[in-house]
Amino acid sequence: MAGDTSSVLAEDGPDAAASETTADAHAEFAQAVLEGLARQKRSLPSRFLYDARGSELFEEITRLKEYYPTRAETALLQTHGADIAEHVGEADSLVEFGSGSSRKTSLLIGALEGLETYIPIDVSETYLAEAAEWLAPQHDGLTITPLVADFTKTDALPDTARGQKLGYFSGSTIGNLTRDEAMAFLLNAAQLLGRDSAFLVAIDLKKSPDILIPAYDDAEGVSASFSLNLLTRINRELDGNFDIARFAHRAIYNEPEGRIEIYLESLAGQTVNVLGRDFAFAEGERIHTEFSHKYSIEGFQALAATAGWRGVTAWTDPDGLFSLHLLRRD
Ligand code: AVJ
Repeated sequence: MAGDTSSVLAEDGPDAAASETTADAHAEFAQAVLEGLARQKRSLPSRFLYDARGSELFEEITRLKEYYPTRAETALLQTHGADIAEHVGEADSLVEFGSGSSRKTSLLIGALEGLETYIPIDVSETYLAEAAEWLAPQHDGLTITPLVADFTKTDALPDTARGQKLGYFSGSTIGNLTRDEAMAFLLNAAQLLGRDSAFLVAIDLKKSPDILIPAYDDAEGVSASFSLNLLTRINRELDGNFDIARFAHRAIYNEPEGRIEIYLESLAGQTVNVLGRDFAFAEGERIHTEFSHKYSIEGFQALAATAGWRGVTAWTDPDGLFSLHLLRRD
């Protein structure tokens, strides 16, 4: 048998608080949407983009010619896997925050000799189940314990997380968080992973808007479909009546803040109803859906240092688009 895959929705143990029943998840989504739409500056949390369809669309984004991050990180793991493993040293348990499809992780797991346990954390149960099924046969003897949770709120690991821990935060997903949120996340991860742990964090680097904008607003419109799917999800799950044709995907680069900002813009004056409540939109009014922060190597290492993580090494691709940082907690 190729490793044990425990049940995706853990019913007990330290992770029970982090896992959610379907009813809880629905209530949380409803509350976040009603609150977010009622705000002066309307906004919806980006984690809700990843329902089954959203996860599928994101996979499609990763294959776009304009979207360089996934290819760059995969190449870094392929080229420097052995070097990364050497710098990591002993690692018994790998904890991945926002694991998604775990495709890149397989390369990291392959490079780490002696890894016993893999704990992928993701809000998407579909993603987790599929990822575990795909990974298990490739890594004989690896124990996989998926955790359905919001990785920013995870405060306990399942008891299969033994020994020396390595955290992995791939995809530059940390960019979804504001700098303050990123610092809080790094502090929490330091607590969760414990003393002597290491943390491999993927960071997208600052670069020209000529490269950045198309990565978030591609010619085929896959990025637009990914954003707009959030409105489709609200219509389906929260009895909404968004007219998808009357909203448009907008991606801008906020240079002073060093981040891509994504919005859904109302193309007309219109009133939308969600769970029995009306929300009036002016033409041109926007709903913020995502940030994607970009860092410099030094800028990220300084942020990590404020959360108690020492930068050991950073690897970058030849074009300087993307980076992988190995951090350590003493
Ligand atoms: C999954 C957060 C890394 O910010 O590049 C891609 C999400 N959104 N296109 C990113 C995303 C629109 C992506 N992360």
